[in-house]
Amino acid sequence: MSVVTTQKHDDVLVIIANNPPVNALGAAVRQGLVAGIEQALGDDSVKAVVIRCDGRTFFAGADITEFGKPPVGPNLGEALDKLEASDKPVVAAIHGTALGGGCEVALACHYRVAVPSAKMGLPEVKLGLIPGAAGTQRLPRVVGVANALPMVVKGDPISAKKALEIGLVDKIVGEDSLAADAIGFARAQIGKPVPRSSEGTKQQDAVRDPAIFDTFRRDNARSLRGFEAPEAGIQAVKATLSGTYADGVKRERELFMGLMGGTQSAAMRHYFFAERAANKIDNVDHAAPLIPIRKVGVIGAGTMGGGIAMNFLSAGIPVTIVEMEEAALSRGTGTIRRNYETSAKRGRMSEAQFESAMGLLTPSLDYADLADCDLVIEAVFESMQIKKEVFGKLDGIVKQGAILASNTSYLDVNEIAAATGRPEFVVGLHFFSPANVMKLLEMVRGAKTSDSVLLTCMKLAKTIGKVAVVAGVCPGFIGNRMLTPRQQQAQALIMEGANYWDVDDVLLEFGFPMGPFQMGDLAGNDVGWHRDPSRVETIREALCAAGRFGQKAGKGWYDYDEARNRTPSDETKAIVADFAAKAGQAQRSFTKAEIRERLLYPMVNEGAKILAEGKAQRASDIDVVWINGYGWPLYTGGPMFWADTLGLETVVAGLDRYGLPVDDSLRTKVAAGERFAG
Ligand code: 3H9
Repeated sequence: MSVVTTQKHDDVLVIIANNPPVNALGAAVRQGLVAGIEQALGDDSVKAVVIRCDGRTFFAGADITEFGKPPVGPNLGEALDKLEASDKPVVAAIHGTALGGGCEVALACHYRVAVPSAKMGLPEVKLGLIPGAAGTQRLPRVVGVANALPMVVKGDPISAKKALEIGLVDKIVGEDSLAADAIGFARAQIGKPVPRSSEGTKQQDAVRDPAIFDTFRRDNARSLRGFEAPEAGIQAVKATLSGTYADGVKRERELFMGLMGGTQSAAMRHYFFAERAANKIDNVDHAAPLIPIRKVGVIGAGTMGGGIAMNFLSAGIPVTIVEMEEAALSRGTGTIRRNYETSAKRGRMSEAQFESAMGLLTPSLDYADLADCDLVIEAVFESMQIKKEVFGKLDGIVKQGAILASNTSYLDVNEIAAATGRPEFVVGLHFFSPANVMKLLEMVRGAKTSDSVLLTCMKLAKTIGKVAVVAGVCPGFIGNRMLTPRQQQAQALIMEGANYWDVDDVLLEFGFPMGPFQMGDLAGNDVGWHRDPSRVETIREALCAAGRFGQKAGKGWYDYDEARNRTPSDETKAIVADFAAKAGQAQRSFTKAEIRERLLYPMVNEGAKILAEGKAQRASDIDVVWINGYGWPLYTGGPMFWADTLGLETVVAGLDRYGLPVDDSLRTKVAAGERFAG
């Protein structure tokens, strides 16, 4: 069946797309749209047109799988120009998500009606692109630069209500009567001059406020750091002010094509599919029944346990949180309340949502209260002995059929599972701190973890807004296992004479939010310290002995001013130099390139080992872990994709040059001319 069909309702022609799953605007759809509009124009009995989609959504954008392949006509821009040029009114009937090219279709229509639940947006920037079918030119002309800038440059969708407020939508129609209401709306426009978005003048708001672009850049500098597409988006929107519409479209095209050919967009498109691939679990029976999760238990009300609990509370799932002592319990629940209060104050949740989330929380000092939970997550001290005790206890208390999960970041989940009589119900759910914010969830698949448990946890991850990645049992799983060689290199580099602030700056310049020494200062160098200033065996212990605990003490690796700006410290330099001298370590200077390679190439090597051992399902899963859990810059696509872009032979040559280990699997790949991405 054709992906685009038409239906005639008296004098209104309805063009209907049906291209599951998301009505992406592939070549056949574009051809169908043009054919539909030509049919309408060639038929005198047709007086108005409606464009709508079957299935779960209005067009969710261009077909990303076509990018990078030879173009098949008509291109979307041409198709939309035909549509807009019609002198018969064309109405977009929107449900689901009108995104990217889909939003551009809607903009090229003369009118837009939407159901209340619909969303509209231009998320191209999240793929390292800008809209490429005149979205940057039509949108500001319809809603003004002030409203268009965030949509083009940040890419977050807006609700139908907001779209109505800013003039992107003309009418909100019935949630269940879109098709009929759109026809009625179209009929009411017959005979009126058609409004064309390309002829709109709302962008003139920026003439009255010329600082708008710089202000926007400044306000968003932090979140946009390192990305190329946002600046291109600003330039494209700016072009609505300096020439004709056609000039602006030409400028948009140049910018779009420049980005499309660049590495950032390739990396971000890789990530788009990587995130979706991570949802897929290999070697499971997809018919295995899901376990209904109606109530969750969390053991430990510290930072981690509290953060984990918030995920479920926010998703409307009741949580019982258990601590050993009253003081710790009330401290933990107090923190949860304060976190929610802050969210409410910042407008991220309503008072009612705040109350309802807190209403779902049951604090308890008694494990017995976990008996009827469907999932219990343990977030206690990272010690095998303690974890085994906890799981043994849970096994005797929690109902059969419930999932018992450990938030361990490092330990052997199989050994933990063996402390119970139901290892098939035991899984690792490794959240990242702060657990209510960080998107990553490492799902550790034990040797005996059942398919039902895995499929349930994957679904649950989506419910609580996490990106889950399956990892096999090995020390540190995927993320922390790859962090280890980086940390080792950071220490080795400073012992060999590299400046510790250069190590941090190299990672910062690469795109990480911070380097390892800044991280130490933020987390507190004294975490896990034995508290005996006379026992100094490591640089870190020397820092602690000198009271250099980190940011909270105003000094750590760095000295901090009132505003927490860091400056390298003479005292720290002396401590490092002293350790290097005692170890008889020869000193030399390092280039930034050398530091970068020494820090990052061993991570790629570890990633290759993880893959070869089958501890990650696919290379792209490793990218998803590092981007979501450790701030690896999205625009490089993650460590494995980045290594592909460099060329694996370059990575291996670098490791050899520095005398660092190279896994056989990596050498084999290089010999075969292979990449991680296949
Ligand atoms: C663009 O429009 C450029 C233009 O300016 C003009 C150029 C000239 N193409 O996310 P889901 C697949 S750029 C191809 O799991 P959900 C997806 O891979 C585009 N495939 O569902 C998955 O496949 P699989 C701008 C796509 O309900 C399946 O559909 N638009 C596309 O959680 C289901 O997806 C965007 O960036 C696509 N455009 O979320 C929107 N979209 O089942 C991108 C999805 O094999 N899409 N697939 O894994 C989304 O944000 C979400 O998919 C959406 C649905 C919110 C629509």
